[in-house]
Amino acid sequence: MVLIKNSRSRETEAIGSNALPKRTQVGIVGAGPAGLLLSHLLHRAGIGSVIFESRSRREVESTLRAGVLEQGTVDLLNETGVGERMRQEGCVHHGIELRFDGQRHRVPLSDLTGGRAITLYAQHEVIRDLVKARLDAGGTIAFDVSNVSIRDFDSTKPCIRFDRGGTTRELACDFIAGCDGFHGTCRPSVPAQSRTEYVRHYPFAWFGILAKAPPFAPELIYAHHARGFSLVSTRSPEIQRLYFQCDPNDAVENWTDERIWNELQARLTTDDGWEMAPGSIFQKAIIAMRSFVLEPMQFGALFLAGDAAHIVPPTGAKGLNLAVADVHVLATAFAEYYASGRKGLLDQYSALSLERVWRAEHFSWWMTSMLHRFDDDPFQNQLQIAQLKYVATSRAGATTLAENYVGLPLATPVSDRTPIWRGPCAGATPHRLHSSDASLNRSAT
Ligand code: RFL
Ligand code: PHB
Repeated sequence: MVLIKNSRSRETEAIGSNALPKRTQVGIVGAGPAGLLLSHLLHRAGIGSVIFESRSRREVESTLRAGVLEQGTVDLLNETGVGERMRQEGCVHHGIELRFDGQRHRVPLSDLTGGRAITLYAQHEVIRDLVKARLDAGGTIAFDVSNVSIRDFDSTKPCIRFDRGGTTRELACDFIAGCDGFHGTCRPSVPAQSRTEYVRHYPFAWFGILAKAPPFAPELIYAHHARGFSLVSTRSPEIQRLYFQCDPNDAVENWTDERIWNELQARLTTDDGWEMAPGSIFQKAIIAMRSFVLEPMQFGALFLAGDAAHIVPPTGAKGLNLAVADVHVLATAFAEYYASGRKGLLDQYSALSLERVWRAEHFSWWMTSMLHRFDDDPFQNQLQIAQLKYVATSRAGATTLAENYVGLPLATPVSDRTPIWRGPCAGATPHRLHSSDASLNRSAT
């Protein structure tokens, strides 16, 4: 096991070099975006945490996944001091293109949302920034641990058990945050009779590639076509990210580079002769599509966040952004508890987070339904075209897409059950944005 610990830590009680503390305030399972950002926000509120991660630091920092960050995610990373590289290397986009019937239609995201935008910055870069911030601040991340299990989270003495260097050990904590993704150990640890799971499977998957090539377009392209959906995204001026709908039982080996470029060209073709110059493909993968929500997201001292609690199909680019929204609420609730002893917000964590989760679930399902080919259903196809035309030609239709896509604001919840998000039309009830939250902006030394 590689234990990375900075000697400047004041959060933990070190019991020797290369050692874990005996106890912590919040034990976190999983060093993905949810676990790392939660630990970072807690640190800024003066709250100690330890992160347990089953993979190596190298693996965690090189897993290729999301690319689109909502405005609220970008603002939170900036305001909490981990946005410097994102500001330098990320790319701000003010619109996206919808492509159907051989025509291109721009959705001007920023014009429709009072200047909000998305930023293209890869998930593994966000993770690198957060790992560095935690270690520089003396945080404890235990990579490469095995057999992690959570215990007694229905009591006042929860703990995390794990194997390290051939021995089994336990860390006592006040609370446990299950941030271990969809296939983690925390959600299945909750008794089946205490959880409700909402699931939807889709009859297609995404084939994703990374290619060395200059950008194919100035903004992301979401394309509807009789052959199936395709998406043109980007990672940098040199690396491009593309996806196309495929059979979930297909295999990467069936797709030569030439076949992939031909398929993308066929699906992205326009009446004015748009052409793409093939690049050099260096990664191929097939990605399953599903929707999933767990209710509630809290069981006693266990709080689930991010993909551990919910999954969306990637068409809306919402998964990482939802994980960020969850831990923003959770960190605020822990800050209230440790500052005042009040559990009001912790008790509301699940209900508050699920409001945003279900909004994002609907948006992701809607985008998926509007853009993908469903078997050979001509009626469904006509409905999709009608919906796409409405979004492309109606300001109301385009605004619905835009405000969901750039992300509804992250507002700081308060104990009287203020909703955690507000659309632009919800001006009747004022909301406080996270930037006004003194407890989270205070830096723990
Ligand atoms: P993660 O990222 O899965 O991290 C969980 C971590 O927990 C560890 N773990 C364990 N550790 C200890 N013990 C155990 N028993 C453990 N079991 C698991 C894992 O090793 C891992 O390090 O969950 P988290 O933090 O909730 O973050 C969620 C996001 O990763 C996910 O929602 C996004 O990647 C979804 N997503 C997108 N989201 C966006 O907001 N914008 C996008 O543009 C976007 N694009 C995408 C995406 C997901 C994609 N795929 C591959 C599903 C594009 C794709 C193709
Ligand atoms: C990505 O760049 O990986 C990406 C972009 C938009 C999506 C999903 C993924 O909807």
